[in-house]
Amino acid sequence: MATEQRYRICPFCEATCGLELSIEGDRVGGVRGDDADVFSGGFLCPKGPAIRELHEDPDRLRQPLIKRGDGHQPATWDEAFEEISKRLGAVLQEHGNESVAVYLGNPSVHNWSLSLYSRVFLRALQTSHIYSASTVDQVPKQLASGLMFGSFATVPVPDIDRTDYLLVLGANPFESNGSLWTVPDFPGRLRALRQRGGRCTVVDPKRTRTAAAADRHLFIRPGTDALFLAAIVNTLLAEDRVDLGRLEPHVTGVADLAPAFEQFTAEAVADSCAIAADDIRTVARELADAEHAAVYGRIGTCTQEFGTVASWLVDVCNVLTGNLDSPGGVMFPEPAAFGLGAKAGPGRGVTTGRRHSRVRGAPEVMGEFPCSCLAEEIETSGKGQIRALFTIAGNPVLSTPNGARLDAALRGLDFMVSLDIYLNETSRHADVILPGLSVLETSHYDTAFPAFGYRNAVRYSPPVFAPPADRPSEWETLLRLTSIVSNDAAGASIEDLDAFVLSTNLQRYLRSPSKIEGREQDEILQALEGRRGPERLLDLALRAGPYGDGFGKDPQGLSLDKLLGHPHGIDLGELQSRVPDVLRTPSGMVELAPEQLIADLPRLAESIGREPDGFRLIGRRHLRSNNSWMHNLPHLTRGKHLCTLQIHSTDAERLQLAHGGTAVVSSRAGTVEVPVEVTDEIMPGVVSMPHGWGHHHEGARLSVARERPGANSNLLAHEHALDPLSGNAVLNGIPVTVRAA
Ligand SMILES: Nc1nc2c(c(=O)[nH]1)N[C@H]1C(S)=C(S)[C@@H](COP(=O)(O)OP(=O)(O)OC[C@H]3O[C@@H](n4cnc5c(=O)[nH]c(N)nc54)[C@H](O)[C@@H]3O)O[C@H]1N2
Ligand SMILES: Nc1nc2c(c(=O)[nH]1)N[C@H]1C(S)=C(S)[C@@H](COP(=O)(O)OP(=O)(O)OC[C@H]3O[C@@H](n4cnc5c(=O)[nH]c(N)nc54)[C@H](O)[C@@H]3O)O[C@H]1N2
Ligand code: SF4
Ligand SMILES: [Mo]
Repeated sequence: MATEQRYRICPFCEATCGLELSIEGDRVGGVRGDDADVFSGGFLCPKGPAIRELHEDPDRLRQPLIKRGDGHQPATWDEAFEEISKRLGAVLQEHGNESVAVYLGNPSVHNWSLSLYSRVFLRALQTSHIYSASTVDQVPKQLASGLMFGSFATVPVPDIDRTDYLLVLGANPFESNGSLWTVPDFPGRLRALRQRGGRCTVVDPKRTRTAAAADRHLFIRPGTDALFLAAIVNTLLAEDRVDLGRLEPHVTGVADLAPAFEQFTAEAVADSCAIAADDIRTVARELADAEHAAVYGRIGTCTQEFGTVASWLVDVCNVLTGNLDSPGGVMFPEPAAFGLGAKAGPGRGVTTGRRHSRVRGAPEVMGEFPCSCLAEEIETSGKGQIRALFTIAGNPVLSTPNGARLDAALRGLDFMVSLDIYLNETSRHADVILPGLSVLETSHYDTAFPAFGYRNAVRYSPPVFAPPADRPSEWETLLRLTSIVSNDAAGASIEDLDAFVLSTNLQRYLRSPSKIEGREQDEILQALEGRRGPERLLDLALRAGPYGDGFGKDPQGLSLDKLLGHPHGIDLGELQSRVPDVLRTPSGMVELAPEQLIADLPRLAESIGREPDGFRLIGRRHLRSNNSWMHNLPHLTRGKHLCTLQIHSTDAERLQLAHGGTAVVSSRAGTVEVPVEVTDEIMPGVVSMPHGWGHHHEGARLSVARERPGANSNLLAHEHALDPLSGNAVLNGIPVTVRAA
C-alpha cells in the first residue's frame, strides 16, 4: 500500500512539536518529528509517537454514553442531547443558572474546538461557578503579569536563543518540555547557550535532568522561592546594581521597592531557603552583570503558598536588570491570531475579587473560583448550591486537592455531563459523556501557545483522517449545549449559532484598532464564505491580525489559504521589543510595585525562620506521562513504574525504608501508600511523588492504566492550602510524615 506523509502539530504539551506521520490507507504507520517544521525542527518526545496509540486505543470513547443504573450504556447523539435537555432543563428551571458549574481541564487549551467554543457556552450559561485546572497551575503567574503589564495573557518568556544567562526556578523543561514558554528542544537550546559561553543556574529541591545539564544547581527548601527572589531584589538594590536600560521611561514603582524589600537580606532568608547568603548574592550579581539575562519560574514557583509574589519577583528581577522586553532577556511574543490586538492607549488593567465564592468567600480571579472550592460548593446547601456540573476535558478527581472529597461530592449532584474521550475517574460520575473526535480526525491550531513562543511562527494542521460522518466535532457539541442552556425553544441551528459567534468576533476587529478597523461588515463576511467553525474564526483572526492580509490591504499578508500552502508552518522571526504597545495597565507603564503584591510581603516576612517539621512533599513530571490521562497508552506505560516516592538515602536509612519497599505518606488531608525509590538527587527532608495516578476506581474504563494504577498524590494536598491572592492550590511543599508500611 502507498504511504503518504502527513503533518500534524502534537497537541499533548506546550512545546507544540510538528509531527510527520506515515499514513497507510486508514492506518498510521510511523510517527517522527517533522524536520522541516519551522518551529520545532524535528524535535519530539516519547508522547508524540503515542498519538497513534491514542487514535487506536479501544478504550477511547467513540460514541456518547448515558448512565443507566450502575453502568454506562452507549447511546446515539440525539439520545444524549435529549437526556441533557430534559435533565439539565429540570435543574435550570428549579434552581436557576447559578446551580450549574463548569470545570475546564488542561486539554481544553490544546484543542481549539474547545478553547474557542467553550467561551460561547460559558457566556450562554451565565453562571459564576466556573472552575478550571488553571488554579492548580498558572494563575499566580497570570495574576502577577496582569498587575504588572495589564492583561492576564501578557507573560514574557526567555529569549533563549540570544541570552547569556538563564536562571530557572521550579521548572524542569527536560521532562515537561516547557510551560508558559513554548520552547521545543529546550535541551538543545540549553546546550547551544552554554556552547556560546552562556550559563544557566537552576534552583530546585531536586537535582532534575534540567539541573544536571546546567552550570549550577542550588537546592532550595520547597515553598521559599519568594524569599530567595526577594533577597535577589534586595541585593540588586543594596549594591546599586539596578539598570532599567531602554525600559526606564516605561516603568513606574521602582522607588517603592527599596522600603518594601529592606528586610529581605540574603542573610535573613538564607536559612529558610537552605541556600547560603553568598550564593544568593552571587546569583544576583551574575544576573546584573550578564549582557543578556533571563529569569524564568514555573510550576514549582506557582503552586506554592507565595505563588503570586514569587511569580511577580521573577519579573521584578528581569526589569531591574534591564532584561525585560530586551533581546536575550524576557520578551513578549506576538501571535499571528487570537492575540491581544493592537494598542489603543493605556488600558483598564486587571481586577480580581469582583465576586466571592459562596461557601468560603474566596475571591474570583480571571472570572474563576479556585478549583479547591468545587467540592464544598456541591456539598453545601443553600441558594447557589451546585446541582449540575459540566466537565470539559478535565479529570479533577485526580488532578485537584483532596480528590477523595470531590469524588464523593460528585455523587451528590443531580446531573453531570462530561465532554471527555475516556470513561475515567471523573467522567464515571457523569450521567452523560460526550466524546470528542480522535486527535487525528480534527484540525489543529494553537490558539494560546504562540503567545508564549520562543520565536514568532504560525502553523495549522488539517485533519489527518476524515471524521466518521455521524460524529460531531467538539465545537458543534458545544454549540448544541449552548442552544440547550439558552433555552432556545426555536432551536437555533448550529450554523445560526456559529454565524452569531463569527459576528461577535468580527465586531471586535471592526471597532478596535486592527487591520480591518472601520471596514464594512458585509464585505468581510463575504470574503469569509466557504468556511465554518474554528477555521472561519481563524481565517478572520489571521487576516485581521498583526501579520494579516487585512482582506486586501496587504496582499502579502497572512490568511488561512496562504497558511494551507505551508504544511511545515511559516516562521515570523525573532521576538521583537513590544513595550509600551503591549501594556494595558491604567498607567500605560510597567507597574513594578502593585499595591496588592506589596501588601502580601508582611505575610512573606512572617514565614522567615519557620522551621519545617517532618518532610516536604513536592511533585514531578516524567517524559512518558502527561498529567492523569495518558496512562492507558501501552508504549508510555511500559518499563519502570513512574509513580514512586523519591527520598534521599540518609532519610530512607533513618526511617528504615528500603528501595522498592512501601512507604506510608500522610498529610493533614489524607494518607497514601507508595513504592519507595531511594535517590540522592533529592534534597534531604524532601520527598517527591508525581501526580495524576490512582487509576483503581470502579466504573472507569481504562484497561491498561488499571493494571498499574499508582497512588493519587492529590489525596495529600489540602483544599484549604492556597495562595490567597490567586486562589491557586499549594501542591508543592506540602508538610507530610513518612514511615515504612
Ligand atoms: N499534585 C499535583 N497536582 C497537579 C499538578 C501538579 O504538578 N501536582 N499539576 C496540575 C496541572 S499543571 C494541571 S494542568 C492539571 C491538569 O488537570 P486536568 O486538566 O483536570 O487533568 P488532566 O489529567 O489533564 O485530564 C484531562 C482530561 O481531558 C480528557 N481529554 C484529553 N483530550 C481530550 C480532548 O481532545 N477532548 C476532550 N473532551 N477531552 C480530552 C482526558 O481524558 C482527561 O479526562 O493537574 C494539576 N494537578
Ligand atoms: N512529560 C510531561 N510534560 C508535561 C506535563 C506532564 O504531566 N508530563 N504537564 C504539562 C503541564 S500541564 C504543565 S503545567 C507543565 C509544567 O512544567 P514544569 O513547570 O516544568 O513542571 P515540572 O516538571 O513539574 O517541574 C517543576 C519543578 O519544580 C520543582 N519544585 C517543586 N517545588 C519547588 C519549590 O518550592 N521551589 C522550586 N524552585 N522548585 C520546586 C520540582 O522539583 C520540579 O523539578 O508541564 C507540561 N508538560
Ligand atoms: S514534547 Fe512531546 S508531548 Fe510535547 S509537543 Fe513535543 S512530542 Fe508532543
Ligand atoms: Mo498545567
